[in-house]
Amino acid sequence: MEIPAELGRVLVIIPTYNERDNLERIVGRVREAAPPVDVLVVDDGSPDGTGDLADGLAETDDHVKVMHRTAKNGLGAAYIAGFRWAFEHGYDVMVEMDADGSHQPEELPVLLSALTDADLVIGARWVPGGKVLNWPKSREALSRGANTYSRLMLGVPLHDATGGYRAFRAATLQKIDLDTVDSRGYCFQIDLALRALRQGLKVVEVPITFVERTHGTSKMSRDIIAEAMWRVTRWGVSDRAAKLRR
Ligand SMILES: Nc1nc2c(ncn2[C@@H]2O[C@H](COP(=O)(O)OP(=O)(O)O)[C@@H](O)[C@H]2O)c(=O)[nH]1
Ligand SMILES: [Mg+2]
Repeated sequence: MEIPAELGRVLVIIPTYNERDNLERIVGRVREAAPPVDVLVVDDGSPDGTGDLADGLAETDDHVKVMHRTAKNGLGAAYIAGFRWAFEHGYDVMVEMDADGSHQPEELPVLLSALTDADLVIGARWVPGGKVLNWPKSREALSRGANTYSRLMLGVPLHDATGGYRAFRAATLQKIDLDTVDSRGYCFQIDLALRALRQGLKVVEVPITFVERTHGTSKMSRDIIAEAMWRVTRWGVSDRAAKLRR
């Protein structure tokens, strides 16, 4: 499957924090699976030297760009910085992808093909045809639980609102007011999906096979889960209050 040329210029944004053992492989796989596409690594000053490694890759490949940030500010903030960079550099499509191999670059053409008829495409695990490899039962329960809670609280008609393998049209991100997004961790994904839906945009889920990392460690934490819980709860409650007032 080819990358649809009609989509224009595509940027794959890869946020990194201590991904030294993953970076080169993931960038190489993207370049191989989607040669016309550019890659932006957004590194939050990884102590393990991931940023330097990214600079090395950028030196030998014009399709690879690097943004260095000084503090670990969460996935959401890293993506927003990446989106802004993409706007400034005239990209038409922005893709979110983890560095650890969980989001397979070989499935990128599937996401991008679906984007020809959508405003946002989410690579989904919890749909027919979607799969998760090597995840402990506890992570699966957390992800499924987060999705069920979001569906109940927010009424989002999605099966994987927390999924982080996504393709946005630039126009979609333009319609989402990024200045008012302050979700930092993984609820950033729910936040953006919700905003897109509320704009009346077409959000499509395509099944993916998510592969748990074999190198490095997850940055998932209790704080990130707590942030998602209170934000989703707050969004849900204010939504209901607004409906009552109407
Ligand atoms: N720049 C940046 N990247 C982050 C941050 N937190 C996580 N990441 C990256 O986001 C991606 C997903 O994180 P990961 O730890 O694999 O989360 P998990 O898959 O939910 O266990 C990886 O590429 C991480 O390196 C952060 O604070 N800043
Ligand atoms: Mg991961």
